[in-house]
Amino acid sequence: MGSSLPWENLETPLESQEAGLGQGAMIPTVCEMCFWKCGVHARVHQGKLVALTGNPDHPLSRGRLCPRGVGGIGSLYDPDRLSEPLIRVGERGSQQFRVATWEEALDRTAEGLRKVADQYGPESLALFYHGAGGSFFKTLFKGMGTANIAAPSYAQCRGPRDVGFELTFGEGAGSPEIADVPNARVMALIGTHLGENMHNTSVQDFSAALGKGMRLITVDPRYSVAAGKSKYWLPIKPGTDIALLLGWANVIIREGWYDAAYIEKNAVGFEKFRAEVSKYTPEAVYIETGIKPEQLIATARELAQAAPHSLVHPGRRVTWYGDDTQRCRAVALVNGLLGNWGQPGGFYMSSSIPLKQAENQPPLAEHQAASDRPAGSYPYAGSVLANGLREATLTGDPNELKAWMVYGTNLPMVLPDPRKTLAAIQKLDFMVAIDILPMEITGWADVVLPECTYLERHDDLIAPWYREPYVALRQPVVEPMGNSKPGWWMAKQLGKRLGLEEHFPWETANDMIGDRLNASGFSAAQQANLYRKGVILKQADPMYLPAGAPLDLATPSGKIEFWSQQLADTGFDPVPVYRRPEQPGPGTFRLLTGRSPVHTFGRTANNSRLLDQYPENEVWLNRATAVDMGLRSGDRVMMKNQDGAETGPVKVKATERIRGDCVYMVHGFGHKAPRMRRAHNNGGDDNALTTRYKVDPIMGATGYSVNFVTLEKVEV
Ligand SMILES: Nc1nc2c(c(=O)[nH]1)N[C@H]1C(S)=C(S)[C@@H](COP(=O)(O)OP(=O)(O)OC[C@H]3O[C@@H](n4cnc5c(=O)[nH]c(N)nc54)[C@H](O)[C@@H]3O)O[C@H]1N2
Ligand SMILES: Nc1nc2c(c(=O)[nH]1)N[C@H]1C(S)=C(S)[C@@H](COP(=O)(O)OP(=O)(O)OC[C@H]3O[C@@H](n4cnc5c(=O)[nH]c(N)nc54)[C@H](O)[C@@H]3O)O[C@H]1N2
Ligand code: SF4
Ligand SMILES: [Mo]
Repeated sequence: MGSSLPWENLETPLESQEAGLGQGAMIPTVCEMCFWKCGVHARVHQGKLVALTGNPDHPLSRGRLCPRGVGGIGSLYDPDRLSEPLIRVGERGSQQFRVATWEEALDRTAEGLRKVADQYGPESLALFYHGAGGSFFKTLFKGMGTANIAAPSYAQCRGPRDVGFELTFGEGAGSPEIADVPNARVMALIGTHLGENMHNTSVQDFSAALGKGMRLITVDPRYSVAAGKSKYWLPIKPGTDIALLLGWANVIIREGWYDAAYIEKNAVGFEKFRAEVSKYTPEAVYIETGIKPEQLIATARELAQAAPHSLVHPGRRVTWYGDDTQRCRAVALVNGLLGNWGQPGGFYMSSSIPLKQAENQPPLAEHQAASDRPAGSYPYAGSVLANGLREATLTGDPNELKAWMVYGTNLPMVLPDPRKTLAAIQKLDFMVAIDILPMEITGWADVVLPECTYLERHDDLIAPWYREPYVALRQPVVEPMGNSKPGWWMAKQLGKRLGLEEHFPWETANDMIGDRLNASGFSAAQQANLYRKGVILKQADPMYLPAGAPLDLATPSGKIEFWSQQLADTGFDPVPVYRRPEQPGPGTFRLLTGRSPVHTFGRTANNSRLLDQYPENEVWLNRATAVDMGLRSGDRVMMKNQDGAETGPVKVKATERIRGDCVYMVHGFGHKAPRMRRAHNNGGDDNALTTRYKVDPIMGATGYSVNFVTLEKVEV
C-alpha cells in the first residue's frame, strides 16, 4: 500500500529545489484560509510543512498568496486545535466534555440525527456549513431527505447583491466577482474595502488597474485603504447610499451622459425610472448623504465619461441596513446606465469547466422546500437562509427543527443577535459541531468532531465560474495531527450508520476524485498533471459581447429592468426608493464593521503568525469626537449597545479617518471560548453588539449596521 499522501506515490517526486526554494517536496493544493481558494505550493521537508507560496499556474493566485494564505502554517500547527472527538458531560453550554473514540462519537451522532428524523421527519434536521468540506455533509443531509442546508455566505453576506443583480440583469455578480476591474478606467466602490478585504486576485487586479491609471471613487464613511488610493473619497453618512446612487442616475440622465440608443434597445421601464429618480437632485441628495452637490456631479461625470469601461463595483458583504437588495439593485441600475454589461472594464462573461457526478453515485432525490421561512415570505430568496433556520427552530414555523449539524461556521459570532442562536440551540434534541478549533459553537454541542485542516485532507474538486475556467485539486500535504480526521471520511462513516452508504461509493478521497475526473472525461495524463500542477486549465469562452450587440438577458423581459414588473407584482418598489435610516442619538455611534487584511472573520483569531501582524482589533473613533469625550488612542473602552449588550475592553484608535457619527471595528475578535488561549478575551466582538438586525423583506438577509453603541473608558 502506498502512502496516504497521494503525491508521495507519484513516479517522479515533486521537488522544490528547481524553483530555488530550498529542500523538500513542493505539493500543489488549495488554500482555505478564506473561501477564495487560491492555488498553493506547500513545501514539505521531513514531514513538516515549512512554507506556503502561491501556485504560479493557478488563475486565482498567479504565484502569490495573501498574508493569510502564507500564515496557514499557524493554523496547522495551532497547539489549541481540537484533536479528539468529544462528548458533552455537563449541561449543554457548560463546556464540559470527555474524550471519546471515533466509533462512539460517530455512533452518537448517527443516533442523534436518526432519532430526530424518525420522530419529527427529515424536515426537522438542519445543516449549517461554510467551506469546501461542507459538500460531503450536504450529500449526507440531502440523502436523509432534508433541504435545510444553509451557509452564512448567503443571507449574512452577498445574497442581496446577487438578488439585486438578478432582478436587473438576470444574473448574480458571481464569486469570483464578474467585475472586470483590470480593464476599468473608472471604478466606484460602495463600501467595498479592497485592500482590507484581501481576496487575493481582486487585490492583484485592483492594484494593477490603479497602476494603469484607473480613477477610483470610494464611497465610505471611513477613509479606507482604498479611499487612500482614490481620486474622490465621498465620506457618506452611513445608510444613505441609495440616495447617492439614484442621485448619480438622475444626473447622468438629466445631463444626457448616457447612450440613449443603447438604452432604447436594451432596457425596459426607462421612462418610469427617469421620472422616479428625477427627485434625487444633487441638492436633495446632499441633505441625506452629506456629499456635496459638486462632488456628486463630478463623480457622476467621471463614471459616465469613461463608460462603458467604467463600473460601480457590486461589493460583496452587503448585509448592512435591511434595504440591501434595493441598494444593490441601485448599483446594478447605475451600471445599466453605463452600458457596461459584457464590456471590457464593466462586467465580463465568465466560463467554467463542467464537472459531472461520478457514475457510481446514485442521484440525490429532490426535496420539498426548506423550512427557513414562513410561507409567502422573502419571495426572492435564492438560497436557504441560515437566520431562517434559526428562526424556525425558535418558533416552530413552518415546522420545528430538532437537530443541527454545524460544519465550519461559528454561529454565535456569525449570525446577528447571538442570544437567539443560543436560545435556539437550547431547544434542540441534538447538536453536533465539526470544527478544527474549540470555537464558541463547539462549547454548545452534544458531540464535537475534530476535523483536520485543509492542509491535511482532500476535499471535492473545485471548478468555479471565472475569467479563466479551471479545475483545482485540494490534497493533503502532511498527515492529520492528533486524532483529527477529514470531513469526507466522517461523512462516509455517518453514511454507513444511516443506511446512506450508496452515496459514498468510494474507499478513499483519492478514488472519489478519480471517479469524478473519469466521469467528467479527463484523460489519465490530465489527471496526473492535476496532481503535479494542482490545476487543469481550459481556454475561456469569449469574455465580452461584441460592441453594439443587443443584450439577451435572463430577466423576464430579456432586457435590463429599470422598472421591475416582478417587484411591483410582489408588492415591492419597482424602482429603488431611498428611506432615511434611523440615526444614533447624542453620545451614541452607529457600529460599522469590516476586515483586517491579515485575518479571516473569527477563524484566524488564534493563529500566532497572523496575530504577530495584527494582534487585536481596535475601535476607530473620530479624533475630534474622541477629544470631546476625553479619549485618546490606546485608551481602553467597554462598548455597550442600545440593548445593554457589552464587549471589551477594546483599544481606541482616534483618527480623522472616520466620520463622527459612527465607529468601526474589525470583525472576529473578542472570543469568549476559553480553550483558544490567544483568542480568549482578546479585543472586542462586534457580533455581541449586534443584538438588533433588520431583515431584508425581499430575500431575507440580515442587515447588521443598525446598532448604536456608547464607549466608556476603563482602567486596565
Ligand atoms: N457580526 C458580523 N457577522 C458576520 C460578518 C461580520 O462582518 N460581522 N461577516 C459575515 C460574512 S461576510 C460571512 S461570509 C460569514 C462568515 O462566517 P464563517 O465562515 O462561519 O465565519 P467564522 O467565524 O470564521 O467561522 C468559521 C468556523 O469554521 C472553523 N473552521 C475553520 N477551518 C475549518 C475546517 O477546515 N474545517 C472545519 N470543520 N471547520 C473549520 C473555524 O474554527 C470557525 O469555527 O460571517 C458573517 N457574519
Ligand atoms: N482579509 C480578509 N479579507 C476578506 C475577508 C476576511 O475575513 N479577511 N472576508 C471576505 C468576505 S467573505 C467578504 S464578504 C468580504 C467583505 O468585504 P467587503 O464586501 O469589501 O466589505 P463590507 O464588510 O461590506 O464593507 C466594509 C466597508 O464598508 C464601509 N461601510 C460601512 N457602512 C457603510 C455605508 O453605509 N455606506 C458605505 N458606502 N460604506 C459603508 C466600512 O467602513 C468598510 O470600509 O471580504 C472578503 N475578504
Ligand atoms: S485570498 Fe488569501 S486566504 Fe483567501 S484563499 Fe487566497 S491566499 Fe488563501
Ligand atoms: Mo462574506
